[in-house]
Amino acid sequence: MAGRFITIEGGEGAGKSTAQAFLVDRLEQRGLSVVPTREPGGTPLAEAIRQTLLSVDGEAPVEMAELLLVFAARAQHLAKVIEPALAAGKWVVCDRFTDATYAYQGEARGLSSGLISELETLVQGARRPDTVILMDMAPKTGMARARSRGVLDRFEREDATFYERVRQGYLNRAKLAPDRYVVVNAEQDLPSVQRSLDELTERWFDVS
Ligand code: Z5A
Repeated sequence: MAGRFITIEGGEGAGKSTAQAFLVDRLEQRGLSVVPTREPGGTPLAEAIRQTLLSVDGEAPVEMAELLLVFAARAQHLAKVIEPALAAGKWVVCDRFTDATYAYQGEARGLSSGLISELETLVQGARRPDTVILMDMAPKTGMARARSRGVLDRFEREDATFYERVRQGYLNRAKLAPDRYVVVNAEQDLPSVQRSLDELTERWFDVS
């Protein structure tokens, strides 16, 4: 079976990392070779860019610098991790990818989706996720979950209206290509979220 590129998206504290660990486990139980990874990050250089992006110390990047840093990290991640894994027939399950750029740098920061689309083509060529799992929830719930952890990064210091725009950005993306997006109600309790993920994996194997 050929590898698939799955991304998990959503606002702060929506349960992406938890869903990723669950999905990876389920896929490995089926004997698949799976590469879990994340953005920004996934390689030493891309993780260093992540630190810069999330840090609250020193100079904050302007919107355009933030966008270019996100894509610089993505170029490295694609070349070093994602493309080699997919070429080897592995499954890649990535916590955030380019839909996050449309939601955060586009809808929430106000940069144009046309510009993001140009960079997407420049950096990714034709590479797009096979499936995007959108963990959708009201920002209030996610912010409360994430903030219970303590120290806040640069994005986590944004207010609720920023996260409303992020959510809307994601939902708009899902509407544009409903065949590639699976919207999960992330407000449900964990067993219910996991049942939704199980139904999704069943569908992959039914059609394969
Ligand atoms: N960013 C960007 O601007 N542009 C881009 O292109 C990309 C990223 C790729 C990276 O942060 C930041 O980079 C991100 C956008 C920006 N900023 N924000 N915000 P990140 O990837 O670390 O994102 P995060 O949202 O801060 O991650 P998170 O806070 O770790 O959330 P999560 O992974 O979605 O949630 P979790 O860790 O799985 O769960 C949070 C807590 O809730 C935890 O205690 C769980 O046990 C609990 N949980 C999980 N599921 C449930 C359910 N169903 N019920 C109850 N409790 C639950």
